[in-house]
Amino acid sequence: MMAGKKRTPEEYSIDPASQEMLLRAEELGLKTAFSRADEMKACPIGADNLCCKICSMGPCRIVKEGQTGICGATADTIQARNFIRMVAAGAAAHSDHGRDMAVTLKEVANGETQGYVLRDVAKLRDLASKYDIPIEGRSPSEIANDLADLYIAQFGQQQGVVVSLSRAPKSRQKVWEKLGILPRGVDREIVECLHRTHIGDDQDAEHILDHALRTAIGDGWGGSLIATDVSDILFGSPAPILGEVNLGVLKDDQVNVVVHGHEPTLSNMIVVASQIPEIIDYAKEAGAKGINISGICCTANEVLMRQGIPAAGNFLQQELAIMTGAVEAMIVDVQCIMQALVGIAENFHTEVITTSKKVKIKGATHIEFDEKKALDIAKDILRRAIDNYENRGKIQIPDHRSPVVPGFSHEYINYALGGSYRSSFRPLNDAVMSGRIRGLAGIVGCNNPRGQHDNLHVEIARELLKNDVLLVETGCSSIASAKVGLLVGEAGLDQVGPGLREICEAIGIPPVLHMGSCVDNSRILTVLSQVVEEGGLGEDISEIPVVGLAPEWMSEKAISIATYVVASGVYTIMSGTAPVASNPKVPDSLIVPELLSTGWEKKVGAKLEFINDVDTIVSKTLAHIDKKRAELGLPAYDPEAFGESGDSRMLEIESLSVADRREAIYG
Ligand code: SF4
Ligand code: MSK
Repeated sequence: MMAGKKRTPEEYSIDPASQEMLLRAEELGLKTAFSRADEMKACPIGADNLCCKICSMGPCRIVKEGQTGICGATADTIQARNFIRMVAAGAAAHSDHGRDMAVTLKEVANGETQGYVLRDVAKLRDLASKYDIPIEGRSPSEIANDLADLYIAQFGQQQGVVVSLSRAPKSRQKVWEKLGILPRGVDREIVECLHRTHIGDDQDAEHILDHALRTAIGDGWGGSLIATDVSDILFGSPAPILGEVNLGVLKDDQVNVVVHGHEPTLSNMIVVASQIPEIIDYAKEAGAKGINISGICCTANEVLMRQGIPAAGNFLQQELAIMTGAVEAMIVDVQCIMQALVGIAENFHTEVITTSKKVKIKGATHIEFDEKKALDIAKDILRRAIDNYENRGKIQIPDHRSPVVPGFSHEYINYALGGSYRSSFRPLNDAVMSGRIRGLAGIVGCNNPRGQHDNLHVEIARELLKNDVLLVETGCSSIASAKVGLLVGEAGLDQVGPGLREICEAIGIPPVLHMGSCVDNSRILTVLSQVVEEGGLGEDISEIPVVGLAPEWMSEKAISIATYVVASGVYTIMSGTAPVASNPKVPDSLIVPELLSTGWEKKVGAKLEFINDVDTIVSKTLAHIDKKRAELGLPAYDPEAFGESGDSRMLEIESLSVADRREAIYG
């Protein structure tokens, strides 16, 4: 942590576009999350999560051996309570998003919305049949109505098991059942987190953390999965599409509208409205060449992977986008929106517009979104942005943008591997079994200004690719990798190991597969389920050579994600500030980190660890993958064994003279 020392733009970020804007911030005397992180010394007790303020006898700080809170709470109880409250908040954020999507599905099915359609009817029918909802002879609206009812019921359900858990491998469901951590209803488990952590309730760290697992499973296999399912039904299941990322996607001669947050409902309608001739003409009348929509954070991922709308950046670039002076409106919905945006925008002409019923920011314009008038509201917001174009002052748009091919839903991966009529994960499983692919890793999560922006995401990705590990990425991590060119086929392939390169060339995929937004980590769970179902890589997710990583996490959602990924059987490494840290002066603070690692490994077959050093992260990831390979009886990874077949060999041969080609082919 760098608090107290003023860093240079190069120390703040590895991204040249961000460095340029951070330099501009200094010239203009403006603060950013980066400079505020320099000035804000983190409270060391809070950083270790050894502070409790859940009742007014406290706050209580535990700083030495034998000390307890006024109620007698020990350090491990306090840490476990703080941890589960993060899980509850993260699960609530994802799942409330899922609930809103399910309610929108119901409204669309009943014809109560404006501008939305059921775009992926095949997925709707497929999902409905998974839950025994009749599909034959019924209209898409009838089926969607039933599916929406079923999904809405999962949030408030009191008894039984959240229905979408049936999509986890049977072996995993049995692990959860045996431990008594099958979530009954998504909301019920979140509420119980708060009840258990009220003064005078659950005061056994292990017992508290068992419920953290249960709550997080309700997020990953419940709320988040529902959010992803419904988004695909309403806006289409993603398939590869060409896009661009970084601040250079902003246009100097167009009205720039940036959508930021997480929900796809308004942002998709903004995209639709921006293509209506009447709106384009309105922009031209204002002297602009057109309207340029781009995104930040996961709203960016939602419209990037479905419509190829460019992403202006990830979490730490939200303030920097406004500092270009070229953004007429930043439209935000929910999650990861910095309050500082309004203060930054006051120095430019940008209007920050909040749109969610749940989110207002002091000083921002609030235009409440309503699905029933979605298109009208989207058009009004765009007209407002266009009217603001004439107020633009000096602009500076960094000339940095990179191509990206996002949109690897598990449905598309299935199709890419086997084609329409024999879609299957067989080729992927075979590639791992043969050792061409050493293993799999998911790199996900945020940026954190306490560290160097994008650095850990990119460094870890590069090291794992060199070692033939196929990567899937979501959220701000995927935007970080896209900025350095790892999310396009050919451009990324010179940086990957020989076996992985062969697979990418043969199938035509990049070595890093973009799987969407934060809630779309549920797509990774679905991929892992399919890998198990396909056979050859174990009977359960915990047997697959796979690791989860969140190198620059900052949000409570990331803690919930990490917890459900571990609960699903995947060894997970987070970096940066650990939410529960061992303090040598407080021996009880060793207990919770131990419960999260070896404790959870015994219970669910995977551990959660917090590691900061890149070399250690990479070596532990590879060691885990190799250990799982050995346990499955697969051949040990050998990079020398591959790389002499496929397109790379053909390209080499094509570069030879005719005589040498003959020699190379026939010997
Ligand atoms: Fe202190 Fe106990 Fe109250 Fe927490 S619950 S603030 S440890 S007295
Ligand atoms: S947006 S939760 S900063 S990934 Fe999903 Fe990025 Fe993390 Fe927000």
